[in-house]
Amino acid sequence: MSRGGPGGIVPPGKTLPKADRCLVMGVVNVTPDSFSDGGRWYGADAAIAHGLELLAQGADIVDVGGESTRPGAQRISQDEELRRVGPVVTELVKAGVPVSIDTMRAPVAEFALNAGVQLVNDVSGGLADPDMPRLVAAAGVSYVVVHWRGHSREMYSRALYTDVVREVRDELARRVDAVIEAGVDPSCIVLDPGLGFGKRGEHNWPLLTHLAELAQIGAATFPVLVGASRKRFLGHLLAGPDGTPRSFEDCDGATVAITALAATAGAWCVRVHQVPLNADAVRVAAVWRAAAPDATEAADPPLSVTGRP
Ligand code: PMM
Repeated sequence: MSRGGPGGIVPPGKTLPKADRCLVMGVVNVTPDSFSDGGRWYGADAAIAHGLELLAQGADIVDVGGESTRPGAQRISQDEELRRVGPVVTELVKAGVPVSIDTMRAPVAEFALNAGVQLVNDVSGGLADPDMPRLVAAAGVSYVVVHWRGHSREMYSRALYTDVVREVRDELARRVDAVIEAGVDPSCIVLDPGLGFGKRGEHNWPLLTHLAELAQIGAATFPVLVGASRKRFLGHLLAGPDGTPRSFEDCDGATVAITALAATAGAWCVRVHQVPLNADAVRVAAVWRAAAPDATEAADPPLSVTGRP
């Protein structure tokens, strides 16, 4: 895959940190019940300290979320979501941390944008709250558009695919059209296959091995973000002899392996819970890409993301 693969190394939007490698997004879930780390950073002080720690460990962006999207989760109120993320976002931005807000709600994103976040990470790709794309367009920040087929309580019933790569790409293409129609600058769009969102384990692997195809929509190649960290399909892959899935924390090695593979394939960013080893992996991938047989191609001028035809 050339540098014009999923994301290449071109930061979209105006304000994201630039790097000549795949970026690392560290996760701060300010929730009592997230899938992978629920409860650990629930209090504002613990969450702020963790965000600062992730930055110090090498995260390029810190992603703050207040609503768990684990399978079967019930939604929380908007007030509760704001109560959880508000102080964390405000303090991390004040401390100079590049922050993204992980939310499906436009009012929560609006609060965070006013506080100074640099990216909106919407796991519903603008479907859960129709005001989101217009809000992001007006702010002019980067927008992670995730493939999504419905809220957590119903997402597995919608995990039906004949050709998962084609269907996810086609559905992302429709979201790209919709958010551009709402005014989002194409250069601000980041695509995400939404691993685990309305997908079973067997659906996630072909998505991971076809990142370049997912990035290519019409004539444009978009940056791709990969969120595999500690997800259930890794626990199942690494299950013990009796079939018991590995615990989330014990999936960090598998996460690092995916980071290395995805970054080598040209992913723009990986979203991870444990930063240090993933930060090492993206550096390995960067030199690997540079030394690869198609490295002259990789030395081409950065890809500029253009709009759809
Ligand atoms: N996964 C989760 C939450 N937010 N955002 C993006 N862009 N991509 C993802 O795959 C993603 C996300 C769920 O993971 P967690 O609650 O265990 O952190």
